[in-house]
Amino acid sequence: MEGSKNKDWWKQCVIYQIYPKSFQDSNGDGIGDLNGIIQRLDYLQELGIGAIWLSPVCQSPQDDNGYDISDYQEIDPMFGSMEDMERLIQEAENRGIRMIMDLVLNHTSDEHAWFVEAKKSRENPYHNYYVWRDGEEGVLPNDMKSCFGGSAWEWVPEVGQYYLHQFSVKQPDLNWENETVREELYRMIRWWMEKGVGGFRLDVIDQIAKEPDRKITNNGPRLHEFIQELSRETFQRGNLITVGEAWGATPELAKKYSNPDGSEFSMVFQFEHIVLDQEEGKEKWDLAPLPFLELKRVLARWQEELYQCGWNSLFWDNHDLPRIVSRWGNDMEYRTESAKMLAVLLHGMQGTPYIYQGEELGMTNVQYQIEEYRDIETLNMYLERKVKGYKESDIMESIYAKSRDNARTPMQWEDAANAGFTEGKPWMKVNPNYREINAKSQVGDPDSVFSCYQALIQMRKQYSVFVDGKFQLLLPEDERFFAYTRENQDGKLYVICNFYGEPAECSLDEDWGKMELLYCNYGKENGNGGNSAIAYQPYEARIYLLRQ
Ligand code: TEU
Ligand code: CA
Repeated sequence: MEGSKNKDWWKQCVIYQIYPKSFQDSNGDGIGDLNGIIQRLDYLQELGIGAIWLSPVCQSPQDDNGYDISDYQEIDPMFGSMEDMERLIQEAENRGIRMIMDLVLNHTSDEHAWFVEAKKSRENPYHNYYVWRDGEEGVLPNDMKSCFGGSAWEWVPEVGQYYLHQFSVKQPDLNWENETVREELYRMIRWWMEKGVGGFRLDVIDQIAKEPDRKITNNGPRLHEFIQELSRETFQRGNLITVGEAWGATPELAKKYSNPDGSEFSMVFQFEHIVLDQEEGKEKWDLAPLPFLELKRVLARWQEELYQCGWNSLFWDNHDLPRIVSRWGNDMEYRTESAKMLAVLLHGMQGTPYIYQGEELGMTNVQYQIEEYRDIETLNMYLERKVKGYKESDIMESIYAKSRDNARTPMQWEDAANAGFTEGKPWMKVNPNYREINAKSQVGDPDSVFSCYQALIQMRKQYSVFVDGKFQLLLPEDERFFAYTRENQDGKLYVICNFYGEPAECSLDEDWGKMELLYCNYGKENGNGGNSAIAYQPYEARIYLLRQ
């Protein structure tokens, strides 16, 4: 397999995230499934990606779309069978694509056999697999809140105790202090490794070492001890890519998580740049503008701090976030241009880029009636704010801007019934704009968003400077341009993006005539060769290469 001898194969490749419920349905039940993914592997190969991060497909009551697992070693029948999974791993491998599984180790479903046992009695051998505190019914151990709203404690009369759930009541937290729990999890991970998976994405990994008595949720004192043990007992036995989800990561912590000695993970997802339009002390639903200079500062700092002593992941989108083109681009007049600009901006940086399904088509947010929403976080917020007396229209504005369901509408494959996603009734309504925005119309069109992503993936394979070039931010105080360079022994890249929807002149003074224009989202002839090197059109993005 391509690059399999290379220990750091994941530094060259681009990863594609699949949210299986919404990717491709193969049997008409309206829900995406594993066989559907297999049918679309050729599409992904054409895009050029090297690995797929697959959101959870294990057995689950689907309270949180699979992030509530009731059996780690079974595939949920809604997605197919274990044989389908094995076939998917094999079929992907045949196309040079590795499968990255989503590991949810912070909590299980309350329907997991461990929890069913655990809540029977305090003496049950599984009781201590979870986090319990004494109390009286109605008197909570403390005021910790669930990430999805309400208290983080739930009363179980049978044992006369509360259990901790940092997420929904159907997602009880596992007790990582218990060595037996850790060993069970490691055994399960090794079992998946034997199936030939290429890596793991670790859900909310910075929350495993909680200490509820001190109200510590993420970055608990034993966190890195647990992670190093986990890594030693599992990942280090294979040539895997691992990415931890860590909302609380700082560059300092990320250097630990992604230490090049391999003692923890390959990299983490950090969210500092993605929460910049959320004000201190406010909820994500309280809308605020993006502080552009801050975005540059934050992304630049991550680039600089991890250079040669850690590794970044690069992303705008995932299944928990609104669509980037709607969020920080323009999903109307300049949808194509701004989607490409955002892609260029991110893919020029150092780190492993992630593409979330549909991002490569410039898929957009949706505005539905509340009945069409499925996400537990969105629905909980809606009810909570209703009770608090918020105006309906304000609540809906927040949902349009930030609901996780923006990312979870079915993949738009073609201009046919249900966008070609299903022959049945889709579990969630398809974005009505599928007639204009779909894969079929974009593949093979050199001006499409898809072709832009394809080109970016190709350039990363072709020019080493995309992988290891040293980053430098240019024009840090410029209110319109996001510009930077990357430099190594082979050359120097200039990535220059007009971040807004008005034409603008770039004040960078370089000898553009000496450079090769590698990419321009308006077509190369409109860049240096055609128009002026300093005049940029709305959302124009260019990549120049100066060979050394
Ligand atoms: O997300 C972690 C997480 O912190 C998010 O729930 C976040 O608070 C929210 O999305 C912000 O809007 C992971 C998964 O990615 C998410 O889908 C799961 O719901 C969550 O863990 C629980 O497993
Ligand atoms: Ca199906």
